[in-house]
Amino acid sequence: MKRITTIEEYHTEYAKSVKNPEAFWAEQAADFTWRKPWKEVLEWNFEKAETKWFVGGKLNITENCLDRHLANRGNQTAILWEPNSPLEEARKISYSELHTMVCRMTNVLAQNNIKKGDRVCIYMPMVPELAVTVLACARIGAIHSVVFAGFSAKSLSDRINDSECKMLITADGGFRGNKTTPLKDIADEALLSTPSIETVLVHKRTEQNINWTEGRDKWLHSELAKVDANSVATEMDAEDPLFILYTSGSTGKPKGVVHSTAGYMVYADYTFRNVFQYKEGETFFCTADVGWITGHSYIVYGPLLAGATSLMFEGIPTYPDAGRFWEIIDKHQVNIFYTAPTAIRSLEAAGLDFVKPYKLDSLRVLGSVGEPINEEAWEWYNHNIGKGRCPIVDTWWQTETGGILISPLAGITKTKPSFATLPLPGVQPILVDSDGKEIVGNGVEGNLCIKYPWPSIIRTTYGDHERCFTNYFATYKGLYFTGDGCKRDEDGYYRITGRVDDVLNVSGHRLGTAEIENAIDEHPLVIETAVVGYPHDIKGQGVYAYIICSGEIADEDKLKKEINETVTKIIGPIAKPDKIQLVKGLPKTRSGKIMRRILRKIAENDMANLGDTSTLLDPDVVADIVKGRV
Ligand code: 7RM
Repeated sequence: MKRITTIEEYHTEYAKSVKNPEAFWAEQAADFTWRKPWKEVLEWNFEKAETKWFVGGKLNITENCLDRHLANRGNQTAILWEPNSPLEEARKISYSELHTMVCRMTNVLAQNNIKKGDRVCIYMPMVPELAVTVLACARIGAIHSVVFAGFSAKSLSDRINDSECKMLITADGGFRGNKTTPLKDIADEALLSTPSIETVLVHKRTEQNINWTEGRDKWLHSELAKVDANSVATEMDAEDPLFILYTSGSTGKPKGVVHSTAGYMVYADYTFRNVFQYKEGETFFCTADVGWITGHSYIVYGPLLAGATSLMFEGIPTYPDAGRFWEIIDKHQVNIFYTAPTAIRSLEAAGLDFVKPYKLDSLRVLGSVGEPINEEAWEWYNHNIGKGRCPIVDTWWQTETGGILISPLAGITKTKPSFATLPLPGVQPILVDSDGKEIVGNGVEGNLCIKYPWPSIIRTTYGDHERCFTNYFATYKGLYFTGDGCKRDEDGYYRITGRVDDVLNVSGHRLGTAEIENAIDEHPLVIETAVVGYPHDIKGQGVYAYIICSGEIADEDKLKKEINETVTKIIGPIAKPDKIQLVKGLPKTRSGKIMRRILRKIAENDMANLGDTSTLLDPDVVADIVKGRV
């Protein structure tokens, strides 16, 4: 498959993609294995939140990730797995071995009554079997819903119940740094309130003691031993759902973002090859977890569709020390490295002594994703990791977009620190003001929308299409609204400035303020709470919680500890407040709305810009809060 190789070619391809999107994407889709060709490239109506790509086409994405590669690269490593402990041996799984593993796993699913369209929840550590179960679901036509293994029992059961999953695939436990996570214990707690689950498959990883529910729980290795290695992939419609992935929004519970088969496939492959300028035989290392969209698109699907070697790392960047990423890069001769600004900042803080022992000379391209990358981190990454010779691709995208939308093409697009630069072919960004009026020209700032569908755009929010419409297509009529603010500079380059809604980005993890508030409210002493974000050196954003409690609090530290425990229990440790301030009142308008703008300014320590507080019900609370700032 061809990819763009010069900036001139980028501009012509971009122009083609805008002038005739259907012809453009039909060309990109042509080289895949299709069981039946599509009849219509695109049908869409943003006013109904409806998009269909490659209508009438039939395929199975795993035939494109696996079977298609067997003839040419059966013996090439597909998944290169690096364990949590550097003392344990790495695993190299070739395309032909991965094919066999996925086929067996597919047969296990079939034997356990999983059929096309069923939902399967996956709650696993970063082991190859996680990728294998994801692909096995896709092969049989079941809709996978991967839940990040750092989420709590409550988050897991909510997600299982929202999409009525029939099966849960988990592990006894997971290794992360010097800790083990008791995944099966957490799952057992979740399973107390998940009536739809019939079967639980358990992968053995840590060999810790676990409880067992006869009839429901089955060891994955015993199930795999019972089946053979032949499996014919289920024929799927282009628009059949491929997966659900829950993500936080500005209101209440996380929503199940649904992606469908063909459009997602074409776009994951196209963006992987073009953005990173992947060259045959290279090793690609994305440090995300498969529990997030970045892992779905750029550990599993994108690299495998392109026939690359995808490095999957079980552990964390700081174990056994802060040189682990760099050690892995040298050990496995990684060519393309893709990580998050928060990781870059924390490894920068650890100091250069952890970088110096490594050559890093296999690296050709560096990537960044998940949050805005500040100039300082960009320069550090460029200088100390890329040694000034590796282009950095700052890739902007979202769970809902399925793949990268705005990004440089490595080595082709001239980069600028902290700019995602230009839209990829097929992507038509527009900036609008708060009334939805387009902001034209350069040197401007506004809310980022996309005015035309790309193949991997969100199809629906599971079980509630209205919510998909309201969230993404109702704010500005006829446009997909990203929730991000954005600048377009004099060169037409895009710089994402961050969320303009009540969504926080903490260490690259998306969290809704309402979601955290609901969790804090569960503490028996809490009457009311308001959560905002504030700039944090390492995390990008930190969580600042203002809390009103009932009665006099004798031991504030104890209370704060309990609140952290409550949030950890309800959402997971990633959502724990960094700062908790007990307050007597919250700044509210006469209609009872909390004025978050003021709370954000106080959390940022920007007292000069508190703005107009005269419309508040009780202006005095502001002075009290400023005084008690933590
Ligand atoms: C891929 C992913 C999406 C939100 C998005 C932005 C922020 C992501 C960048 C970025 C600035 C970037 N999906 N974001 N990438 N901001 N520059 N390169 O992260 O659904 O979890 O989050 O993340 O605010 O809306 S996500």
